[in-house]
This record gives sequence, C-alpha cells and structure tokens, in this order.
Amino acid sequence: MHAWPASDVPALPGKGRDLKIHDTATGGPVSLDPGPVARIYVCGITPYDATHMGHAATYNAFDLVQRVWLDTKRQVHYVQNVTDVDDPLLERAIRDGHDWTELAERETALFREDMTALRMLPPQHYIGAVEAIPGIVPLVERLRDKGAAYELEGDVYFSVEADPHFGEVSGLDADAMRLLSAERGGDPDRPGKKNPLDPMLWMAAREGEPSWDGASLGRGRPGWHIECVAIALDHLGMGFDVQGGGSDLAFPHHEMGASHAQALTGEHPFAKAYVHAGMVGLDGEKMSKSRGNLVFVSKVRRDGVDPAAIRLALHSHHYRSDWEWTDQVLADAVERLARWRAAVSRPDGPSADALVEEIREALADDLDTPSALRAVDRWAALQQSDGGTQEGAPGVVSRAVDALLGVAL
Ligand code: 5CA
Ligand code: ZN
Repeated sequence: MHAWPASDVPALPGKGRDLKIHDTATGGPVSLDPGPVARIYVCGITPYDATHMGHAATYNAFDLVQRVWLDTKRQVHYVQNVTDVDDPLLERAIRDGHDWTELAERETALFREDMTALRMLPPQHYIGAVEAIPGIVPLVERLRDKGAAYELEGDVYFSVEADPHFGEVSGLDADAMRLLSAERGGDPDRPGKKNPLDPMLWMAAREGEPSWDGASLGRGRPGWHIECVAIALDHLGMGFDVQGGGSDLAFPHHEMGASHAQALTGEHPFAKAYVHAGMVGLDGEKMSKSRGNLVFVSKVRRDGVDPAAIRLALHSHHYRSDWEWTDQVLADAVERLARWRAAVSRPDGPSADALVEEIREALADDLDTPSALRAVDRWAALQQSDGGTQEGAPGVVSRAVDALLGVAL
C-alpha cells in the first residue's frame, strides 16, 4: 500500500539527545541505543471508525519518537500495518451493508488524509494484512512444523508454551491474561485448545467470509498477531528498537506477537522496547469503536480547526497517561497556537538556543511533551514582554517546533 506524503523536517543547529523511553516489558525507562538506522514498528488501524483522537494520540507519540531520533542525525526505518481483514471490520461491513474492501479502502484513505494534515511522518512500508498473506502462510507452516502450533477443527493455533519468554511483555498473571484475551479478540473458552490463551494463527475459511489460499493450511485468513509479526520480520527483522501501540495492545497483541517471533526464530527479543500510549477517553469512558464515543480528527478539521491546534492538544498530555478529550483541551490548544504564532511573527526576539535544548531534553526524557510546551510558553511570554532582540530567533523557534513537535507555526 502507499502511505502518505512526508512533511518537511527542518534540520536544527547542534544535535539532539538520545531517547530514554518507558518499556512495558521491563517496567521502567530504557536508554535506547539504536544504530545509525533506528527501527520502529507501530501497529496501524483496523480501518473503520478512524481516525479518532485516541488513534491520533497514539500515532502522535510514535511520531515524536522518530523526530527525536532524526534530531540525533539517525535515519529511521518505520513500518506500519493496516488490519484490512479481521472480525471487527467484517462485522462492521455486514452491519452497515457495505462491501468490506470498500469500507477498508475508504477508511484507510481518510486515515492518510488525517495523518498528512497532522504532519505525522509516514512509514516507509505501509502494509495491509491482505497483501501480507503470502508471507504469513509460510510462517504459520514453520511454527506448525516446529511443534509451536497445532490444528483444531481446521483452524491453526499458536501454543504459548512454545516460547519460554511468554508473559514477559505484559507481565500479567494467567487470570488477568484470560480476562483480557476474552475481551480483545481471543477465544479462551473454546474447547479443545491446549492452553486457553493460545491465539489463532490461521482461521479456516468460514461460509460467506473472505478467504485466501493457505497452501498446506487450507483456505482461510490470518490471525491478528501473526499479521504484525510477518510484516515486522519482513521489513525490520528481529531485535528492532521499538514496538509501539496503545496500552490496550500490550496484551494479548504484543505479548503474542513477541512469542510468535521468538518461537519462530529462536531469538530474543522481538523488540528491544515495547512502548505503549495511554488511552484517550470521552465522557469518562475509553474512546472506542465498540462504545461509539468518538471524536474524529476529520470532523474537527471540517469544523475549521487548524490541524496544528489538534496536534498541540495531543501534546498537552503525557503520552503514557490516560486522559480525557474535552472541548477545553482543544480550546486551550487553539489559544496556545495563536499565542505561539504571534510570538514567532516578529523578526527578532529572545534567544532561542536555550529553548531548543529544553525541548530536546524534555522529549528525550520519555517524550515529556507537557514540559516541552511549557518551555515554548515561557519563550513566547518573554517575547510578549519584549524580552530580547536577537535577530532570527523566532525563525529558530519555528523550525524547532516544526522539527521536534510536528507543529507548523
Ligand atoms: N489494527 C490493530 C493493531 S494491529 C488495532 O488495534 N487497530 S485499532 O484501530 O483498533 O487501533 C489503532 C491504534 O490506536 C492502536 O495502537 C490502539 O492501541 C490505539 N487506540 C485505540 N483506541 C485508543 C484510545 N482510546 N486512546 C489511545 N489509543 C487508542
Ligand atoms: Zn499490530
């Protein structure tokens, strides 16, 4: 699939700091030490009801990871998927009487538009589940041949016991895993499974549902976790730097994905850090497709809000916290954007050197955007009170805010 156009990332004077980021698996901050090419996989949307502010907040966090890396003069190799065939997508298409491929295409197109408007950097490889099927089938066959997968009434399941590291990503106990598995696409109560947590790798063709040639697996369609594993291994390989997504993906999705890959290759780890963004809520509940309490980026854009203000609204909370989308969050961001724009509109102002370092320091410290915003606020306030006459300083601030925060002033 094609991704979306990249917005310009201005080069800044000096060099940024190395990123320290919270890793779910170790439960603490890790100093990432990527090579000259940093590698990141971020789970993409299931294309319906996109793009809501929860999605946008999660992609915002991983866009910042890349901006910090780019500022350290590294290249970034970024891969993202689109889950363009899966139970919830098919159910939605049936509910609304739409063709599932058209629904997926339309929603993916809208996501691309939203990402472009928000100046999120595009992945180099943007891969749909359907197009990944030819790569998924041999992985499932290999898992089965290694004894890490088994068949149940034509479906193929992964055996969680095949990976000695199973459980290390989420750190959850068996009861918690079982509950989350039932909530998030698993089938712990299906009779005949070796372990209730075992996830499906390949689902045999069902009447009236799309299916593909699965070679020795028979016709069917892929399970969810193996989709991301196949795409990540194909384009990044084992031991890439960051596996990203919202906190609802830690278990089972990222846990299972890591185990699939580790059982397949015998290597550990799948990713050096598992990074999870908090959940954005609306009216006291997690913003979710199933509840339908959604605020769409496209709707807010249509209402005339500058996408840069949406971006600032996303930055106003730390990526790891759970937070509420409210009208006030957006109104504050609109006001802040106007203040910043006024401050950079003059040819001179207070020195920008310290500010650039403050933004760099805040972001390198587990993407602390609230601190970064406060630093720019202080500079803008100083500008307002005529606190400096350095020529060109506003231009430096503008470029730094664009390069590091993805906000065009
Ligand atoms: N296609 C899969 C990943 S392979 C999927 O989870 N798709 S999704 O459309 O449901 O979610 C896309 C991303 O947005 C995921 O990283 C998910 O964790 C994140 N997300 C979903 N809802 C929210 C929310 N309310 N707040 C923050 N992030 C969210
Ligand atoms: Zn995924």
